[in-house]
Amino acid sequence: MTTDSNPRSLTQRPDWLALQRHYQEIKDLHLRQLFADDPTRGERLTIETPDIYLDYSKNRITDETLRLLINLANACGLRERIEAMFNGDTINVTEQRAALHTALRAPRGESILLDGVNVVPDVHAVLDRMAFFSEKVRNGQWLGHTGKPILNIVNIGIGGSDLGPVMAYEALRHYSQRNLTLRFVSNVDGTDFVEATRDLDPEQTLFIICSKTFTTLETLTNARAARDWCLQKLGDQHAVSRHFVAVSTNANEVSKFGIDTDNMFGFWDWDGGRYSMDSAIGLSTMIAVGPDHFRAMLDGFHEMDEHFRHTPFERNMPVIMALLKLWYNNFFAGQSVAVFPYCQYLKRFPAYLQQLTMESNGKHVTLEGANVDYQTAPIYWGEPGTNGQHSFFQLLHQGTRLIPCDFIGFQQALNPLGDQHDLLMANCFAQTEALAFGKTESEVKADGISDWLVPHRTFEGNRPSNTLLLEQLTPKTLGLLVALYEHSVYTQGSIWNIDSFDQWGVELGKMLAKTTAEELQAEAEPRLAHDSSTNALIWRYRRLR
Ligand code: G6Q
Repeated sequence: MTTDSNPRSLTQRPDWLALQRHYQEIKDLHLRQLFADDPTRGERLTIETPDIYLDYSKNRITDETLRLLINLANACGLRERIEAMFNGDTINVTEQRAALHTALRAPRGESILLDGVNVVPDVHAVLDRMAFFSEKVRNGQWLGHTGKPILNIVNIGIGGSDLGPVMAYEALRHYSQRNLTLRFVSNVDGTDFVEATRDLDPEQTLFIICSKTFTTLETLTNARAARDWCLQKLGDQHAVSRHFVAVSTNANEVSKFGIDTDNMFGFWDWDGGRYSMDSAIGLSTMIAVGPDHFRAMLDGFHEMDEHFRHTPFERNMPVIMALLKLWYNNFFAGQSVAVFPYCQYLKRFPAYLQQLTMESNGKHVTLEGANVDYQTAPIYWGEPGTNGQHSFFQLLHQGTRLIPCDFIGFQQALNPLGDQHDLLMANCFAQTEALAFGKTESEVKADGISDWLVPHRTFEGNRPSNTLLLEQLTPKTLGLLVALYEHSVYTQGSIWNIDSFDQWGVELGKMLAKTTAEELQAEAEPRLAHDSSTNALIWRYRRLR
C-alpha cells in the first residue's frame, strides 16, 4: 500500500491523473463488448458476503479501472481513515468530534475507548433501558394517565431524528406488533401533526420527542402542539409523564419542556443525526418490532462494519460501491445516482439515503478549508420498483444523461402472493439488462419496425448498474444495507478529503427564517432590510394572510 502523506490537490495526484488517462481510453467501450470479451464477467465481478451478493459486472470498468481506483483509495489513505473512524479519532474536524456510530452496534463486552473511556457499556445500558420500556409498551403495561394501555406511538423529530426511524418502521412493518399504530411527525407545517393525530385518542397515545439537541424549531413546535393536544383532553399536567418520552443528549432542555428525565433515553455527541437510527433515536423502531428484532438489526450493522474494516479493498463491498460511484461522478461527469429497491417495504429508503449521502458529502471545501476543484456528492434519488419503470425509467433508458443505478432485490418474498415475487424480480433483472445492453438499430430493424421509427425504438445501452441481492428483508439485512451505504459515503468523503459528518450548509436558512418569522408576526410594520425580492414576498404575505 502506498499512502501519499504529502497533502496536495486530489486532482494532481498521480493516481487521479492515471484514472483520467484511463477514462479517455475506455470511455467509449460498450458493456456489450466487455461481456463478449469475457464470458465469466457476470460471475467474476461480484462480491458475496454471507448475506449480500453484489453484482457490479454491469459497470463501465475493466480490471485496470478497478486497479487504478483502488490505487487512488490507497494513496488517499483510506485504510488509515477507516481505522481512524473505528478508533474514535476526531474525524469530524469542523465539529471537533469523533464519528463513532460503529460503537452503537458493537457487541456487549467489546471495548471501544474514547478519551480513555470504554463507550460500549453505556451503549448497552441505554439499549437495555429501551428494551425494558419497549416491552412495557408492547405488552400493555405502560399505562396512560387515565389507566388505559398505549396503542398509538407518535415520533416527533426531523432530519436524522425522523428519516431513519420512519424508514426503519416502514421497512420492518412486517415484523411489527400490529395492534400498535405508529406515526411520524416532522414538518413544521401544522398539517403534519393534525393529520397524524386526527384519529388518535390522547388517552392511548405516547409521544416520543426525538431531538439530539432538543432545540430544533420544528420538533419543539410540534412537541408543544402535542402537549396541548394531549392536555386538552386529559386536563392534567401530570399526564405529560405518562404520554411523553424524550430521546436526546440534552437533559436540561428535556426537563425544561416538562419531560421527566427518567423518561429520557440518551445518546452521545459522537453520533451524528443521520447516523443515529440504531441509537435511542430508534426507540420507535424497537417499540414496533421488539428488542430482539432491534438487536438483530444491530447485528446486521455490525457484520457490515467488520466486513468494511477487515476486507481487502478488492473484495470490500462498501469500498467497491463507493469507487464505482466516484468513477462516474468524477470522470464521466455523472450528476446523479438512482437507487431502486424492488421491495415496497423499502419505499422510504431512497429518502433516507438522500440525507445520508447528500448531507454527508455535499461539501465544497476540503478538511483544510480549501475549495475543491472536483465534484463531491452526486444527487441521490429513487423509488421502489416496479413503480419507477412506468414513470422516469424512460429517461434512464433513452435520455441524454448517464445515471448509474443501484438495484436492490430479495430472494424471498415477505408476502408471497401467487407468482408476484417472480414478476417483481424478473423486472428488476430485466431493467439492468436493458440498461446495459440496450437494443441496436439492426435488432430493431429485424423486428420489422418501419425505418422512420427505428431511431425512436433504439436503445443505446451502456448504462451502468449494480445489483444487490439479499435473501430476505429482515431486521438483520436492513442493518447490513444501511451500514453498506454509510461506509460507502465515508469512503467517498475520505477520497474527496471532506468532512462527511458536519452539516453547516443547513444553518444559514435556519438563521434567516428566525428573523423572517419575527417579521411575519410583528404587530407593527417591520423595517425590512432584505433584498427587494424577499422584502416584497414578506410584505405580500403580511398583507394577504
Ligand atoms: C443530521 C443532521 C440533522 C438533524 C436534525 C434534527 O445528521 O444533524 O438532520 O438530525 O436537524 O436535529 P435534532 O435531533 O437535534 O433535533
